[in-house]
Amino acid sequence: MKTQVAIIGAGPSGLLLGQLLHNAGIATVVLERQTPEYVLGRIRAGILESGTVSLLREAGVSRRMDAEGLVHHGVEFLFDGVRIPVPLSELTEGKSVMVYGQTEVTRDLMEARASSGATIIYGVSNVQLHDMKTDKPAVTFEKDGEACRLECDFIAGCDGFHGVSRQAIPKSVLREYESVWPFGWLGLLADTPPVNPELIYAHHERGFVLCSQRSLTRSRYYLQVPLTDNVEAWSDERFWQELKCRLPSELANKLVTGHSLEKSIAPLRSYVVEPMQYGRLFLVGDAAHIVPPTGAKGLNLAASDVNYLWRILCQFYHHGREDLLASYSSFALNRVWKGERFSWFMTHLLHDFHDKSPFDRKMQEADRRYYLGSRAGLTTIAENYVGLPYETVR
Ligand code: RFL
Ligand code: PHB
Repeated sequence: MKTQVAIIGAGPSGLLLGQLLHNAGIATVVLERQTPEYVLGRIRAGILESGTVSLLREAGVSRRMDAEGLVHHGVEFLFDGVRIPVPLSELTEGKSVMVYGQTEVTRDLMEARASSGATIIYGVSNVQLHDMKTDKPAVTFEKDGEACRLECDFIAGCDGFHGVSRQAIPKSVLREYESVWPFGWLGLLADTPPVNPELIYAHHERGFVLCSQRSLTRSRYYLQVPLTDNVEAWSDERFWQELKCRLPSELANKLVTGHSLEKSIAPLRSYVVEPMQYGRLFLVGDAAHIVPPTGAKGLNLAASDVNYLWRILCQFYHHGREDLLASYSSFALNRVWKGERFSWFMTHLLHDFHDKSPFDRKMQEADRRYYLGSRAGLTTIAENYVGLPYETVR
């Protein structure tokens, strides 16, 4: 089998890159380990930056997002019972975010891929990468017990944090930066109306709370929990009780509870690998970096990587710009580190750290008063939340 770009992984990175390249007349084959149902069963991101929204429109997969997604012009913070609105659009010259779940983005991309007729192979195993340092790399894999070989010009490693692409790069070439956070997020999805029209990021002495949503009738809530907790110990009833306890009474009284559609605990991690390329292999999205979800940046950074790689590959195929290939990692990392910084900052600002020294606690409080008490502080939060601009590839 032969193609131009072999894409490993059919998460949002792999599918979006595949769609943009296909539209540009560049041939791709997508290889995915799981079934489509499994991929769609993972409940993850909910917030799209304005740049991600534009990229999905550019890929021609925005019809349902534009019809059903909710444009949010603000978010709220809540500290010690005091609600602080952050008017995103007012502080960022009209920018906003879109509430539209990763599951829906993925579904739209899968449908677009299916109707384009471009190849996508689910249920592959034993994926191995070869000859990345040559201009004829290849991927081998098994499908239904049969050994297959895919020859290509480039490999895009879009296979998430636990994928094989990053592992295929010699350790001596990579620098890894990591920080593991001492708590997790317990998430619950329910068909109940959201407690508030805007998202609420709340700090409470019992731990952080996020009141998010997927639509006007579907809510997504998160509680900070110790890493030692396990999800079986959290009945729906216990979850709702703890959530009410961490919200001020005006919100707790309005909260509509219901049967959970999904409930899971996610550990929080900050991670970046440098460089994000090795010969003709490019790492994209979670394969190269992880952020704690507090800044809503994971999926958006994946889209930002796709934006750069897609443009660079178009320049290569359409205009013979071989020189740009080497610049992918620096374009991507420049924005990745800013996203890491914002996610780290938001995580520090909002969570309860049992092991913080009295001095560090005072610093956390001073940060909150400064950032949420001045227009300059709120503007910094707003411009990062809606998404920093992409650099021009030229
Ligand atoms: P994915 O989504 O992990 O997809 C990788 C795909 O590769 C496949 N794969 C392989 N395929 C073939 N061969 C192999 N050897 C393979 N190994 C793996 C996998 O099966 C999978 O289908 O990575 P991608 O595409 O880079 O996308 C990244 C995003 O999924 C991730 O960053 C976000 O979900 C993070 N995230 C959030 N991001 C946001 O921008 N906004 C949010 O509000 C937000 N909330 C969240 C989040 C992540 C969360 N969790 C559970 C980690 C909330 C949570 C709770
Ligand atoms: C979500 O709705 O899943 C969500 C929203 C905002 C975040 C993280 C997760 O910061």
